[in-house]
Amino acid sequence: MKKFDERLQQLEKEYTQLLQQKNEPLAEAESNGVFSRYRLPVLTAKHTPLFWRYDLNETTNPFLMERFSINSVLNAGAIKWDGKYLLMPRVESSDRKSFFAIAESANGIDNFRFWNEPVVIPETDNPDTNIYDIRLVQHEDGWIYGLFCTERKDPDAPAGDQSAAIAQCGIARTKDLKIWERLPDLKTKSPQQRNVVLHPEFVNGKYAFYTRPQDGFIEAGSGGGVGFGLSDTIDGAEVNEEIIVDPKIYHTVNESKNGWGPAPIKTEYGWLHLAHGVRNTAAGLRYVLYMFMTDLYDLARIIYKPAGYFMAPEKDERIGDVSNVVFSNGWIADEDGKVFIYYASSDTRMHVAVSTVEQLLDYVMHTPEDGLRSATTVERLMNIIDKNKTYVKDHRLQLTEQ
Ligand code: M1P
Repeated sequence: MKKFDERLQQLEKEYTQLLQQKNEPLAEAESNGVFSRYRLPVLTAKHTPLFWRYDLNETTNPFLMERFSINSVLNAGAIKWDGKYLLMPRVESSDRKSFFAIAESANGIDNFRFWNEPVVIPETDNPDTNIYDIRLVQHEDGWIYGLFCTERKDPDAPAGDQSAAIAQCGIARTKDLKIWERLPDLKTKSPQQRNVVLHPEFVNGKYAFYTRPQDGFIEAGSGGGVGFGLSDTIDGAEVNEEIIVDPKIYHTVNESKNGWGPAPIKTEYGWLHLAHGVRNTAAGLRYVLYMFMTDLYDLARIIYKPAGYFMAPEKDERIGDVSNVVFSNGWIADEDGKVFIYYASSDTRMHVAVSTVEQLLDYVMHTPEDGLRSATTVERLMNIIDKNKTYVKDHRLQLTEQ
């Protein structure tokens, strides 16, 4: 057999094995009772089809080398569509530009397979240099919206500065996830906008946006935290007033900045939100996920907010292109209450963790808030210990304490 054919056969064999791998939850002892992580990443660069990466014609590619390299697959929007679990990740090519593509799975935890072609998002008159981090929302107006970050070079960057960028919120919509219509970018007063999410319902007849005003491309500056605002229309959307919903707070998991995750899940008690919080360390920025609940009718009012993080990078997740990061912009709540939390680790690959609405509600509503001082953290701990002591005594159980 010719070398080309042998290599192709081997590549196909390994690719098929990768796509057929069965995913399993980690051992019970690895779970904190709030969610269960799964063992294998659900999407990586290697999950992208071979016919994207290789020219399969021996005449034009005698060494069967990659002609289009994919660097990473991360930060996926998610939606349940036609009974399938769909992820729409940021696929980053080795040229640093990212684009969107859709991968589907029958059970939401394994065998994700990319659709044959990437998603084509039309450009506006001001072409995007880079697009990423889409949030998918089935809106009550009948459209599926994708809100994503559109990044362009800062026109006011000093001569020689090739990295200053402006991030804004791009908006596209579709009825079938195949053909996308591009609408004008969201207008706000903020010089930078990333991590913008559309609320799935109208609010007083208006479109409601979760925003994240920022002064700089990386630095939140006076941005303050994650915000909320209304727009009369979606076609030419404009938010003139942004209310800060969850501010940055000194010595918390989001002291440097925060950002909205996926669109919130509606429950009878309020809207469940997953967000990311960022703090600075000697090793650089650390991104964790945290949760809170907002009032069912007053969407800018937080009614429950557990202390600390919901999820932080662990083990292999801690290493990647941008290490020490977990980031989520997609989750799917099933009809039976199961919640699939899709998250990327270290800007490199996608994972899933599974929980239920019931567990998430219990976590958000019954985990005390951050008291913002060491003394109040100790108080919280003493509360649990005291309660356990009483419980153990009443039930004549043994404490492992001496
Ligand atoms: O590198 C970590 C994340 O950084 C950005 O998030 P934020 O705007 O909150 O700082 C985004 O570029 C995101 O894609 C990335 O995962």
